[in-house]
Amino acid sequence: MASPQIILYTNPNCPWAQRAHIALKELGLPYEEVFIDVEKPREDWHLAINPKGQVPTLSYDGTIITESGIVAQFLADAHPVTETGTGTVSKAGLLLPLNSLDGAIQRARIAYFVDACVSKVYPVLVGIIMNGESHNTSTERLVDVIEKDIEPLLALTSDEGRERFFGGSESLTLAEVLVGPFLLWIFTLVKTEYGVLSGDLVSALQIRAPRFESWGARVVAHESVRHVLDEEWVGKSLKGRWEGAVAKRKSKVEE
Ligand SMILES: N[C@@H](CCC(=O)N[C@@H](CS)C(=O)NCC(=O)O)C(=O)O
Repeated sequence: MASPQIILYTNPNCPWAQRAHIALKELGLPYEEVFIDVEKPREDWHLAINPKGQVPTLSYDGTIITESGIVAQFLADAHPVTETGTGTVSKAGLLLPLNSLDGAIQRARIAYFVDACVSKVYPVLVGIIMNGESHNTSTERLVDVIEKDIEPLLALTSDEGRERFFGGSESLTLAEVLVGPFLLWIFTLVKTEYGVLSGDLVSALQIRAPRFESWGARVVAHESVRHVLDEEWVGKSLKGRWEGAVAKRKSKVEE
């Protein structure tokens, strides 16, 4: 297959857009990047390809695909793992072969996992930042939700001492592509220079959600995920929002 012409309309600091960047890097697909300033009104040409005016928007040989989860799934579907006659994987891919029952089960598990992360953990994380929650409260809330809703789903990420990705995969799956940007938030915000989340979060996770902690650390260290992180931008901008909310809470209490 000739290399497709791929254009990604993006803002690299947007976690949803980062999903597309991670998928493209992991699949080894070259692409052109068009920067969209989401703080400014969208231009007509952008609204014509994506009426929501959002990033990411993907143009794949001229076909427009929007919504980050759909963009990443599309890229994985369009570039599946292919096996050689000897059963070895011949090129990068994010899913098991499309037509196998194992592949279908793996995709269902990934979809369930990503939904749990986005519907249970993400709102807690955003709430902590937007409401300026204290370290004690935020550690408790995050560890509670991760221990209850995510940890049980990561049973196969470590296998006889071998460290794996979702479902026991040796390489990144769509689960890591779709959740990676939010893991980068967590593992950046615990750093002392940002301090939005308590440094104790990591040790609490090691005790109550050890699979999540070691899997998350492995994911954020992976080149395909890590390359999207402008740590200073993410750390400083989320810290600024959190500190603003902390100050607002304090002034309300003092009133
Ligand atoms: N559900 C969308 C969310 C994308 C999104 O919210 N992108 C933000 C930037 S992080 C955006 O484009 N905001 C501009 C706007 O909504 O006008 C997806 O997953 O692609």
